[in-house]
Amino acid sequence: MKMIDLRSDTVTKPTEAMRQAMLNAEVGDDVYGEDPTVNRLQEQAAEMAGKEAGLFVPTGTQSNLLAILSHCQRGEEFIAGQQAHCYRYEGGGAAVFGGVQPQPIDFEVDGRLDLHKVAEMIKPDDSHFAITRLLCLENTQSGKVLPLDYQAEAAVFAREKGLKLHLDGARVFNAAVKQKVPISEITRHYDSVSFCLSKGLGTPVGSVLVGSYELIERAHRWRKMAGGGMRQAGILAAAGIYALKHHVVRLAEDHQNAKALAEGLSTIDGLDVELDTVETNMVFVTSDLETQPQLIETLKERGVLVGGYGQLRLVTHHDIDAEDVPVVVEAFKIALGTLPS
Ligand code: TLP
Repeated sequence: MKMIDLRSDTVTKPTEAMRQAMLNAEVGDDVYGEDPTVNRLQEQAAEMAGKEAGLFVPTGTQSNLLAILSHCQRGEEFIAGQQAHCYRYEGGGAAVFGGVQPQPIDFEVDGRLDLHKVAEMIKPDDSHFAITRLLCLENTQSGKVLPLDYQAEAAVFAREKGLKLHLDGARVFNAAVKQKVPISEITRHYDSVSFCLSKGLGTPVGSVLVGSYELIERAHRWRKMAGGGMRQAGILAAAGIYALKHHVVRLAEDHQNAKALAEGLSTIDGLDVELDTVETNMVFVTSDLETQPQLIETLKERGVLVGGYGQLRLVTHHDIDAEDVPVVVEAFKIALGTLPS
């Protein structure tokens, strides 16, 4: 049975063409800075983002960690969303590795951080407090795209307040495709941006952190300390170069499939679908919490994998076709029909 895996866009398998690119990659020892393919990916990523330099890292988690550690010193803090990946889902890495404290605040429903609320959280210059150094935004945030003018405003705000601005742009290409702009239109507002190759772009591994030479030099040092100095990593970077060329424009298909999926599911009794928030490749669905484990299990038996924390999250990606959408909707109908009412 073909499994339709909607748990995340991280579940994609490399295509034959991507595997060929990996197979043929020219490699060297990247700890010596001698891997030509890694160097090419880093240069290309920096150029696309309009930044001075880039750093290839194994994961988005490590990329965010290196950014926070490179911007902040021990005893300083970063402000981020309560549900931000870099705060909630990264094991408190910045505190563990760097003595950097997070200050979370709630995201607005559209994925922004209200800058008035951020301002209230910036600590006074007083020895009681950690020094607020960094503001982290996320784009896309749960599939929602941050408006360009908001990001411009956040950049001005950060400068005025003496904060650095980091973007967890794990899915920034989804945002750029949705807004029909090059990613530089988004990334130009930030001091550093982390983006993932292993999500919608479909590579098996990898993220890139981009920023100034100085920042990337610091991040490079932290990467080594965190055990992220890889050797013939060009094999992996080649997948990234391939993805940047071939897998960006097609993200629009994932967005269309997510919309169609949300519309299909919204017709089913017993499901509450957040239709308005489906801007890119994520659909959030609320079902009865008590029967949710059974729903997930029955869907799995019918070849549909979904996940989530309380709310179900369905993510479209390279390995999901338009034809899969009605199959998923039908599976939900049948699965819900089997649940006790
Ligand atoms: N997110 C994963 C899970 O960890 C939740 C997913 O399936 O969505 N930033 C954002 C916004 C992310 O969503 C993720 C991964 C990361 C960073 C971390 O990337 P990795 O998994 O490469 O460490």
